[in-house]
Amino acid sequence: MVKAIHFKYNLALLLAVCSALALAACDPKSSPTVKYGQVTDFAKACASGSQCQSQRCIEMNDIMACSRYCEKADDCPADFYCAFEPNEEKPEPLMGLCRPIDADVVCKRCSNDLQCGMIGGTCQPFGASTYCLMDCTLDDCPNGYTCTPMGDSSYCTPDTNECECNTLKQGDRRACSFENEYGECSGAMTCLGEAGWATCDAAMPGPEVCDSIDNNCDGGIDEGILGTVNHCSRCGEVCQGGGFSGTQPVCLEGVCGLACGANYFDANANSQDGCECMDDTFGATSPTEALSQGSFTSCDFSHQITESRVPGDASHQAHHDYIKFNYEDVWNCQIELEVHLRVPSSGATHFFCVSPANNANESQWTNCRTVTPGTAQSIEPSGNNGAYYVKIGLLNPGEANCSNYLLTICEGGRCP
Ligand SMILES: [Ca+2]
Ligand SMILES: [Ca+2]
Ligand SMILES: [Ca+2]
Ligand SMILES: [Ca+2]
Repeated sequence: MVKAIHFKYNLALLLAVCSALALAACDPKSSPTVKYGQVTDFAKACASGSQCQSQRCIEMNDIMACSRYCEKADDCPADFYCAFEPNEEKPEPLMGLCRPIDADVVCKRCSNDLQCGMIGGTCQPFGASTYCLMDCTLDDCPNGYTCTPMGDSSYCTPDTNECECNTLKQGDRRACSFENEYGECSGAMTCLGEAGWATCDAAMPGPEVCDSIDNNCDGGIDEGILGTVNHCSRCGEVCQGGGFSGTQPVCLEGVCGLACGANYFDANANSQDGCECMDDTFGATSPTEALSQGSFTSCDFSHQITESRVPGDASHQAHHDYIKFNYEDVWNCQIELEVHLRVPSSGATHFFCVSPANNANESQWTNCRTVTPGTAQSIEPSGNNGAYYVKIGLLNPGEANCSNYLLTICEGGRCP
C-alpha cells in the first residue's frame, strides 16, 4: 500500500507518509538533507535552502530565513501559522510550512497568487476585489479572522468582512472625504481593528465664514468675506461709516475708507468728516428736464439764482445743472438780455453755456464762457423770443467745489 503512493514532487510527502505510518524504513536518516518537524535554525537568516535544516529558506518579513515543516496548529511559533503547501499527491496527514502572519500581506489587495507567496496564501475574490487570503486547512486563523470554506479549500476571512480594515490592519489609514452643496473636504480615517473604520476625520464642508478656516475646502480661506466692510483687514473689523449722511464705509485692499454716495462729495478732501457737500436738487440732469425759472418780458427785469451749486471732489463731480426760462421781447429791447454767472472766490472754475432760442440740442450750445473763482461772465443769447436753456458745470474734473454759483437772468440796467 505504501508503494502505491508516488512521491516524485515533494520530499514533504515522504515525511508525511512516514509520519503517518511510523515505518522504520522511513527513518529520516534515509533522507538526511531534509529535517521535518522541529529544527534548531528556525528564523535564522539564510541565502538558500541548503543552509537550512528543513531545506526551506523563505521570506520572513524583511529577511530570508529558515523555516520548518508543520502539520497542525501550534506547530509554529507565535506570529507564524502552518500554511498548507499545495501538493498534487495529497499526503496524509497534510503537510504545511511555518510562514509569517505578515499583516501587510494578509488580506492585501492582489492580482495573482505570487503576491501572496509570503504567507503561503492565494489571491481570492472577496468583497469587491481580490485579496491575499491565508489557507486554514492546517491551522487556525488569527484573531479577528474566521476560517471560511471557499471553493475547494478554506480561507481566513476577516470578521469585519473587510480586508482593508480588520484586527491585523489596526492603525491603517485611508483617504476619505465629505461632500455637500458647499464643497468637498478631504481627510483620512483610521482602522480601529475589530471595530472597523473610525469615522472620517475630514471637516464637513460649510458656507465660508470669516474665521481663518477654509470652511468650504476650496483652497481659499475666508474668500469673498475677508476684505469686505464687515471684515476689512481682519475678521470682525467693521469699517465705520462715521454716521455721516451720504457717506458709506468701504474696504479697499484691506484698508477701511469712506465713499461718497451719488449726490454727496468730499469737497474738503477730508474723509474724516465724511462727504459733507450735498448737491442741490435745483438743476436737472438733462435739457429736457431743465427746471424752468419762469417767463420774462422786456424790459428791465432781473431774476437771480443763489442757492445752487455743482459740487466736486477728487474722485467725482456732480452733474451739470440745466435750467431754462422763457423770454418775450414785447418792447423790442432784446439786445440787452443777459445770462450772468458769478463764481465766489472759494469756488472752483466753472463754465456755462446758453442755448439759442428754442434749441434744446445741447451740442449746438456754442455760446459758452469760463468763469474763474472770484470773477463773473455774461452771455447775451441770440434770438429775441422763446425758450432759452442754460448749462452750468465745473470746468476741471478733480477740483473740489462746494460753493454756490450766482446766476442772474437780467436785462438792461438791472444786470449785476
Ligand atoms: Ca474657502
Ligand atoms: Ca472661513
Ligand atoms: Ca470731507
Ligand atoms: Ca446742482
